[in-house]
Amino acid sequence: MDIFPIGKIAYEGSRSANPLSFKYYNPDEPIAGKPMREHLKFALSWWHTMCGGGTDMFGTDTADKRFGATEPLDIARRKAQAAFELMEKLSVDYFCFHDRDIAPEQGSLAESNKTLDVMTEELASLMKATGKKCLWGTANCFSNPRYMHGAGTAPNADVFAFAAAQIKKAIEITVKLGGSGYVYWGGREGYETLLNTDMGLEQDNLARLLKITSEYGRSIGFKGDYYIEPKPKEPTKHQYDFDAATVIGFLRHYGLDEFKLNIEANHATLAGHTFQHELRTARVAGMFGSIDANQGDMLLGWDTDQFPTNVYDAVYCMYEVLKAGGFTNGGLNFDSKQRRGSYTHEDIFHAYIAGMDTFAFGLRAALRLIEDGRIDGFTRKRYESWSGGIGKDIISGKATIEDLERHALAMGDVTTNTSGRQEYLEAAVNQVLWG
Ligand code: XLS
Ligand code: CA
Ligand code: CA
Repeated sequence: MDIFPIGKIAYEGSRSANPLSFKYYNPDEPIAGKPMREHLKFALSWWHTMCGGGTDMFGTDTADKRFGATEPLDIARRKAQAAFELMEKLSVDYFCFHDRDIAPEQGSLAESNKTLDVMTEELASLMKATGKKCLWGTANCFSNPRYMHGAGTAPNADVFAFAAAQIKKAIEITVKLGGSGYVYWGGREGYETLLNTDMGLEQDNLARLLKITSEYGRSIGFKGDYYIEPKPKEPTKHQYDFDAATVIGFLRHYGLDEFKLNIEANHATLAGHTFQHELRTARVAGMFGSIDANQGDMLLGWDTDQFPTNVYDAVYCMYEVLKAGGFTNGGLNFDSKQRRGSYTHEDIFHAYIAGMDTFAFGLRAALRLIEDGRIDGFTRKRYESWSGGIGKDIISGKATIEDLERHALAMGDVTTNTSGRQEYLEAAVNQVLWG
């Protein structure tokens, strides 16, 4: 019997008045060479959708996510059934999970691992029955009090060892579930005050944790991508994986060359960047991997993880994805939750429909933007001085400092600057979107 008394959500087009329909997301519609669902690769986030009850600092859960069960393992099983029903009804092809989302933590690591094995079997059979896939797995190394000072960056080596063991198991089950990615988000890998912190040792240890666990993954046949997910703050004041540029520097410094980035929109804005800036930074470094789709609130300084409805952000995001050649192992994971007041099961459907339609619109509009050619053409032309003359000589390494001086002296001054035409370009984007 169905858990949700709502049928499969159909595509009805942008004029439909039915709130429980897709207006822009038509999963099997071919667009630019493949079905929309393959461009977008939507994923359900287990922690928010199956576990999040709307708790905040001032109040307990408003939403009941026990799905009619009472015992912890039965609740976990019901969550799994509910998750696959949701994916089926919403045409979401993937899911992402933390170890502790799919199976409750037990009194010891050995018991927790046993429960995880039970739930992994359960998920594997539901996957087989439905054809749904795992986009990525991860370990929750931040909720339990043992991680109060961090996991890989803890001052206590026992905590490091525990985290390594927990991640080892999380990678094993990700492999069992055929996950195409494994995410490291440095939950509490940061610090509150330098008065008690050995920053150098903590950063070295974080790299050690990444190395030892990722190499283990390869040794058991993990073929997917490893991702670091940057976030500047919250829960700790300073996080070592602040933003894309910081993480790229960290990975290069420690020779962790095979890692890519999982960019989250809300983390980008917390770092004082746009979502597109973070995506572009990852892309130009050749480290673009996957996306956590959500949005923050510009008036709040924390990680609100709202379902994404900002059309411009979605358009620029999909523009970056298309320019990166599309997703390979990555996808669009809705690391998003309904507002505390949107507490009913029906709200889950409205929230996913809103997010999926926003990105489907974004994909369609980004393709139009590329086809229109004004943005790309303008940018290309803006840099044309680099394809000939002194620009070409600088790039090829032929120009010496004396050549540059000779060139400058001969010019007297620069007379070749042209307008950046920002307002014209912004208007052109509007015309493509709404014209
Ligand atoms: C928290 C992070 C987290 C990661 C996975 O802010 O977004 O949910 O995506 O651990
Ligand atoms: Ca995230
Ligand atoms: Ca977040």
